[in-house]
Order: sequence, then C-alpha cells, then structure tokens
Amino acid sequence: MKPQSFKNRDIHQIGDPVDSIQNVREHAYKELKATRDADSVRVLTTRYLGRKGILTKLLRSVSTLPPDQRATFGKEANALKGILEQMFKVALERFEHFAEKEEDWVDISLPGRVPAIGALHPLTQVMGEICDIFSKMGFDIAEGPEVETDYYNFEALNIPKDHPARDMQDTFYVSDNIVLRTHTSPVQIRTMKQQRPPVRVIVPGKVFRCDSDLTHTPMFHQVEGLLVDEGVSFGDLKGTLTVFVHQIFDEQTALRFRPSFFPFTEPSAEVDIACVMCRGAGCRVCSHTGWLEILGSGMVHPALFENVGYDPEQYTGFAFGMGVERIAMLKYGIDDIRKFFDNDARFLMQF
Ligand code: 2NL
Repeated sequence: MKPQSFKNRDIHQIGDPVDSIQNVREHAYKELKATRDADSVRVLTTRYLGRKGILTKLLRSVSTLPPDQRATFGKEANALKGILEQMFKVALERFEHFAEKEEDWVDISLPGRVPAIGALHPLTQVMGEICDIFSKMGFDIAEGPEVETDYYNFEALNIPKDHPARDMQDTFYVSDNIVLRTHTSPVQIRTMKQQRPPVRVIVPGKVFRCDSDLTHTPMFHQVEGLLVDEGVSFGDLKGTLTVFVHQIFDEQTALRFRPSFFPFTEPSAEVDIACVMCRGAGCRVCSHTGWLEILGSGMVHPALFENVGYDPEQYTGFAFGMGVERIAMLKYGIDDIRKFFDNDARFLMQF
C-alpha cells in the first residue's frame, strides 16, 4: 500500500486487519482530542470518513481478506465507523455552538473576583451599642411611628401650644395635626398607655427637625429611655446614666449632672462628660469649658402620668434622651455630622 501522508503512513503499514482497526481507532481518538475548532474537526472527518478516508479504505479492503476473517473484520470496522461519525458530529456541534456564543466561555485560570463585604453603618453600630448597654440593665427595646400626631409628639409631653419647638420653623408639618416626630418620646407615651408600671423601655429611632448646619441634619437618630416604678429616685437616674457613660466611653470618663429645663421632666439635668479631646483642660472642641454635653434627662413630670392614666402619687420615674450622631462624633472624633450621610464608603468602612 502506498503511503499518502506522513500521518497516515504508520496506520497503513500494519498488516494484521484487527490491529489496523485498533490502530485507526487510537489515532482517531488522539487526533480528535487535539482539535481546537470546528475546521479541524471537519478536516478529521474527511480524513477518516471521506470517500478516500482511512476508515473507508479499511472497509473496502474487506474483500482482500481470507474469507474466514471478513465477517469479524467488517463488523468491527463498521462499528468504528459509527462511533467516529457520532464523535465527530458531537465535536463539530460543540465547537460551532461555542463559536456562536463567545460569552459562554469561562476562563477558569483567571483569579476570582473578591466581593465587597458590607458593614454596619457607624450610626447603626453606636445605636446598637447604646441599646445593648441598657438591655443588660433590664430595659426593653421599643419602636414606633415616625409620622406622629400633634398629641403624641407635643400635647401628651406637656409641651405648651406656644412652645418654640412647635413652630413651623423647627418642626416638619405633614398637615395641621400631623408631624414628623421631633423626638422618640411619643413611643414612651404609647408604651405607658399600653402597660402598667414597672416600665423600663429604651427607644431608638429616626427623628426630624427643620435644621441643617455643621452639627445638625434634618433627620438624625435618637435613643430615649424611660423607667417608671414605685419609689424611683433621682439617685436611680444618676446611677443608671453613670453606668451608661462609663460603658459607652470608658470607666475613667468623668461626668457631671447640670441643672436644666425640659417641659416633660422636673427636675431636669443635662449630663456632661469631661472633654474627650483635652480630658478637661479646655480646648476648641469643648469651647474651653473642659466639658461636653451628651444627653438630657430628668424625673418624669407628673402631668405626663396624668396624661397616660398613671397615679402621680403612686409612681415616679426618670427619662433621658440622647443624639446618636453626637455620641458617635465624640466617640470617633468626627467633626462634621454630614459625613455620616454622604455615603462615602471609604469613610464609613473605617468604623
Ligand atoms: C435631649 C433631651 C430628653 C426626655 C428626653 C422623656 C420622655 C418621656 C417623659 C419624660 Cl415619655 N422625658 N424624654 C427627658 C429628658 C431629656 O432629651 O437633649 N435629647 C437629645
């Protein structure tokens, strides 16, 4: 037999017909495995199965074999023909399919994309820390509506009709009697109307005031607290808030209670901490006083107990309120409140 090409020569050299079938099979498999596109599969198909193909010729050579070998040889050669036809067909279809849909290719050798991991907003973290501290002291967490009636936001809290806080300049009015809550106190009023003392509740949430500058945003966050029972004293207020300050800042932080006024508490006190920047020596942050105001507090005004149906002769209580942004700014030394709301991930991911 005359060799046609270098590739075919070793196949055709084999004399034994059974050996030839095996040889052709192995070569065909090897060559098919090496194909990288549809064209090379087409070339292979012609080379093996074409009119002058290797397998075609092998099948024609049946007649040259001794009669007793023809049947077995013919059967095996035909079987191989069927297998190769099928394999070439499938290989061709795959290459044609992927050539059409380039985007389906996945380069598994590329390094993976590292997903950006999210984090809690610093205000969410600080609000959580504040709630945790009071939770451990036995307070429940309560939440309520951000859109409130004039009654729950002002009236029930003993805030008189002519109080400046009720002004259109300070409060967002939805309608005549509906406002965006200016503090979370309405939730404490709702809580007291729903349950009898003892009441120990902590209320985190968003509040709204017409105000915008370096230290004020129209929406900010508050945590308020309320404790009502028989025999609650100003000493309980001082003890509770001292524990809180020592836990949210640190045990060494000095604090003082300074007389103040709120319509809903009597007496009232503001809590100052020794300046976190100068530790009390006096600096720009504390306006050279050595102290920073961090929360307002007081003994619940008896008028509020009347409003919710508690007997002011039987019960006393204390309440307090703090701005979460202010606590977070002091804790982390942030000078501009607006940084919390710019949503610059490079800033927010630091906490
Ligand atoms: C402040 C002052 C304060 C309260 C909030 C309160 C609530 C009820 C009854 C009595 Cl239902 N008081 N809340 C009391 C004192 C002060 O907040 O400067 N907050 C940032």
